[in-house]
Amino acid sequence: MCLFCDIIEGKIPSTKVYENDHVLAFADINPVAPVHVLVVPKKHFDDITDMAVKPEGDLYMTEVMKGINEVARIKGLDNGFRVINNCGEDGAQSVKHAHFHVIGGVKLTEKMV
Ligand code: DGP
Repeated sequence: MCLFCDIIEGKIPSTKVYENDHVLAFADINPVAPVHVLVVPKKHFDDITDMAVKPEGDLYMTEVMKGINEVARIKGLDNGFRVINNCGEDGAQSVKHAHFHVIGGVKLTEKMV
């Protein structure tokens, strides 16, 4: 049972932003900025460390990067945006399906690094 697998399979509704054979991008249910989209690989990986070691991880990571670019184009984030990946317990990852937050639509000021 995985929440994002259920969203990918359409069992749980989401607001789709972009989709291809390898990735789905949908609006975060709890946005922190005017644009807050999650880009997820359609194949289940627990997190990015899982993507790093599984055979198809390279392919899906590349597709995620292209998906992020598509989201930025679709949402008109011509002036920039931020991508966040929370990984594991210390990274405060709450959904155990690798995902990338694309955040923008406003000048972001708070930086952790
Ligand atoms: P993270 O903390 O990095 O694991 O982010 C998980 C994100 O997933 C969080 O920003 C809220 C979002 N989220 C959780 N449940 C749902 C859901 O059912 N639908 C959508 N669209 N987003 C969800």
